Amino acid sequence: MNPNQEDLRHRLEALGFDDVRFAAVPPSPSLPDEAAALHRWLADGMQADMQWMERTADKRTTPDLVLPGARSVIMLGLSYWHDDLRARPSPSSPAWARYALYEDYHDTLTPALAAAGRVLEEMYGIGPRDYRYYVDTGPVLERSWAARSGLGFVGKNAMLISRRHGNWLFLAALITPLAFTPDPPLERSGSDDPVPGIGLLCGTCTRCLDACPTQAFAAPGVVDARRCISYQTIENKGIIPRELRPGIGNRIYGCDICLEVCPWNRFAQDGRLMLLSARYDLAGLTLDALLALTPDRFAEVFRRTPIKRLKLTGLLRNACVVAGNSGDRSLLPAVVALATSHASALVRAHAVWAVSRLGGGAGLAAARERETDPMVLAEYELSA
Ligand code: B12
Ligand code: SF4
Ligand code: SF4
Repeated sequence: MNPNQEDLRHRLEALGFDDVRFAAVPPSPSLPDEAAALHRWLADGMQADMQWMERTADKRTTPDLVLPGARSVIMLGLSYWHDDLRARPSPSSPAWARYALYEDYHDTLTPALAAAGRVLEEMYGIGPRDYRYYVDTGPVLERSWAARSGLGFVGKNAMLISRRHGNWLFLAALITPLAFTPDPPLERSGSDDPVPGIGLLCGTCTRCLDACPTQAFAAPGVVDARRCISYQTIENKGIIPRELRPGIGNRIYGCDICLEVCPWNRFAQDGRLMLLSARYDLAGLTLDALLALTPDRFAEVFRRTPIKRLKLTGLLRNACVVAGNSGDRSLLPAVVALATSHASALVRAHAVWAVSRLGGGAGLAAARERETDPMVLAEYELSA
């Protein structure tokens, strides 16, 4: 045992990390089973257009390729549960991914990770170039390392689920050249599986698999990003496939459906670090207000949030899909205005769909005559 390991754990917890666990880096290939699973996922095209996943696949399972001489990965869990934060205050409100109701976690947590690095430097006499830290920002298969370290298990919903926090945990990784005694992975009593399997503590539950409205699970624990609302509303910068739009329902940005139904969330506790950057105002935004956003208002409301990266056109695209699913004809003037006069063809295309779903297609005859963009014209054709 590294003599200072427990001190280090306590000092990292004192920085606000809700759980701190150690995993040892085995000799290369470090995670052969997970690497095989990742390569199968990529070969099946489930990464959609996230080409960066392909480019960095080997690094994700082999810390030595990220930091030569890596001997341990310290996995940090950060709860973003907060009892008072409602991702959907009323059934008719647009629903946001819970993590989006905070300032961007990449920005919020990076200073805490930098402070964690300084603790390593101070305790072990290493320099700032001797370790790496990431929170969704680097080539690390975070859930696999977290499962290795016993931070939790990978559920059938593909999430790393903690016994102490449920699903609502961000994961961060510190890759170090230092040797620590690894924490044991979780075990199912009576099982001697060497690798903690997917759904280890799910039992016979299948709530998440059953609840996914777009059938995005190719298998338990395996998400096909092409069908996942999270991918479609955040990562995809282009057209959202028509067949998926109805399943998106009122999800305006990201999706937590397979997280929300998980019974392990009954253990969720308020996160300490994230609480400081909660944006209570966002969940109260009405669809009307979102459909009427101007560039200035967008910049003002979504400053410092992860939503700013989607840009106004992306958010309006999503708002049109939610409007089309709402059945609320009072939104027709707003979507007609977007369909007829918005500068972005992407927005016009989704607005045409929304108008047609709300039964107002006749109001677009003149706009259709003027339209020249092939993507929008295709929407008119298919919505007729
Ligand atoms: C790409 C990505 C996405 C994609 C693809 C999702 C996916 N399931 O892969 C999209 C855009 C769809 C997405 C959505 C979301 N994401 Co995301 N995403 C990532 C990212 C960048 C890479 C994930 C990845 O490598 N996927 C490839 C697949 C193959 O890997 P995997 O899902 O991790 O599965 C591995 C484990 O299951 C492991 N494994 C575990 N046990 C076992 C056992 C055996 C026997 C084997 C063989 C393998 C195995 O092997 C697999 C890899 O081979 C990570 C950050 C990171 N660097 O890891 C965040 C991350 C996974 N996302 C996160 C979050 C919060 C979300 C959303 C909830 C956001 C939202 N509300 O909209 C959704 C949840 C969707 C879901 N149910 O997974 C968090 C998850 C935190 C947690 N507690 O698990 C992460 C870790 C970011 C972070 N730092 O906090 N995401
Ligand atoms: S995040 Fe939503 S769409 Fe994606 S797998 Fe989970 S329930 Fe399905
Ligand atoms: S909802 Fe049920 S099956 Fe899905 S991850 Fe949670 S416990 Fe496992």
